[in-house]
Amino acid sequence: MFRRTGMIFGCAAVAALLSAQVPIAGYHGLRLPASFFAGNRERLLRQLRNMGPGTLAIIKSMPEQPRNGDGEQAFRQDSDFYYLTGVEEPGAVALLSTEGDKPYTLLVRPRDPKREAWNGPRLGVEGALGHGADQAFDFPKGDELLLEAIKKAQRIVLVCNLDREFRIKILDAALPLGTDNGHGLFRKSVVDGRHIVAEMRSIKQPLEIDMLQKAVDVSIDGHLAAMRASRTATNEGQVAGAFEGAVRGLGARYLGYDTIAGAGNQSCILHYPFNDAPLRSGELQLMDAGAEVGYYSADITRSWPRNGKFSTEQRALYDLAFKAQEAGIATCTVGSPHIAAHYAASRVVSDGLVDLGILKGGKDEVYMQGDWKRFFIHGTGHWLGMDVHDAGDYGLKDPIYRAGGRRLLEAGMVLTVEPGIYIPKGSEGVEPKWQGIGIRIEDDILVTEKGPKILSACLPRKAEDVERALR
Ligand SMILES: [Mn+2]
Repeated sequence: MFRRTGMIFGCAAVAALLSAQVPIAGYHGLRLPASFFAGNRERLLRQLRNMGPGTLAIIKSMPEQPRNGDGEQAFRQDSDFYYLTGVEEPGAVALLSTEGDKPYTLLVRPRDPKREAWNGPRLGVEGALGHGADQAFDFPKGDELLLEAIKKAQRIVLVCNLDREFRIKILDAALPLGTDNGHGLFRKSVVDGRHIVAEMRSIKQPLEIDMLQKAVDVSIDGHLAAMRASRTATNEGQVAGAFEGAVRGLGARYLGYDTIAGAGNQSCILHYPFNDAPLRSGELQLMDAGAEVGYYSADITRSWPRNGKFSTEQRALYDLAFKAQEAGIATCTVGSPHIAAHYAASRVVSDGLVDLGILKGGKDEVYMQGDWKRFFIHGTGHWLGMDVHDAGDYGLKDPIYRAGGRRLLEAGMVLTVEPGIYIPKGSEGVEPKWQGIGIRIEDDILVTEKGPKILSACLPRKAEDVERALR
């Protein structure tokens, strides 16, 4: 179906793919199987039972969000809700109860032929049962059932990320205002369940790793398309558009996040949102872009000379970022703390900037004083999965970096390693030849018992490979 993974053709063939015109079906509409969601529910249910009898988890779907006028944002399900249900509708509520013989209840919007004619089909009760629910109800009946379940429960585990109105409704029902009058009420506890789901999500199951690899593969094609388009592009929009068109065509209904395609000085803006500036010759192009396939997102950044050849300064900084990334990736082993990649990468960047004369002073001193933070203004990576900045605890704050990072890596975790060096125009005390260069190299790393596996390894990364891919 899909013409390539690294396994089939090998990474060396990637450059040849630049000119390949092979029709591909892609991954349109691909989803994880029902058994995956059922397994996640079962694991959560086990934890609920450990909390004691009368425990009820309430999981809320993503609410619809306005965009402008009477339009709405494209709907994308909440990741926690999707992970536990596989349901892609707004307005849905999932209940998991430790009591009774029907632990899983789905509450959904009622069918509405008139609305469905405009906005597409709704699940309704029947569809909800088809998603593995032991019982299902539509609203407003669902509301009665929800309040009844809250009344009966002793402990509510709430998984609600963004629906304030819903959260208030649940809290009001579980912890009602008023006085008790000695009826033994007011004994319920409400627990935030998001950390439980986050911990489940932080270790990827084989099916999830597969889907992530697909998102990465699609994104690699998108990056190659953007590199190719950039040779003749006259505006950043054409570079971003080439990526977005390619990944949409390969089955990414959504992007994992808004594409960042900054050229020249714009490459120094970490989350550059506009992608519409004219291009000038000799500039470096930075693109941070990832496709979402089957609810899993890639997160890849490349920085390349659109004319096919790094200038001396661009190459020096690129090689430094590459070396920092290599050092960071090497730390992604089982038992190593998350922050280790940042320690390793930042040390390489700091020392390298001294070697290039951009930072002045002794290497230890420059590093310990953090002078390098002026040009490397972010961390070196984050969890990756259903969310581009995926759920999962980073562990205790590191005393030196004051950032979370003491979490030890386990097999099945996926994270990015993405050092960057940014020297915007007007940087004081820096020779003009270095200015206007922003570089970030970002790859997606799976932690395995055998060491780090670079899921995005087939996208050219070494300076000479990048240049070759542009030819
Ligand atoms: Mn990232």
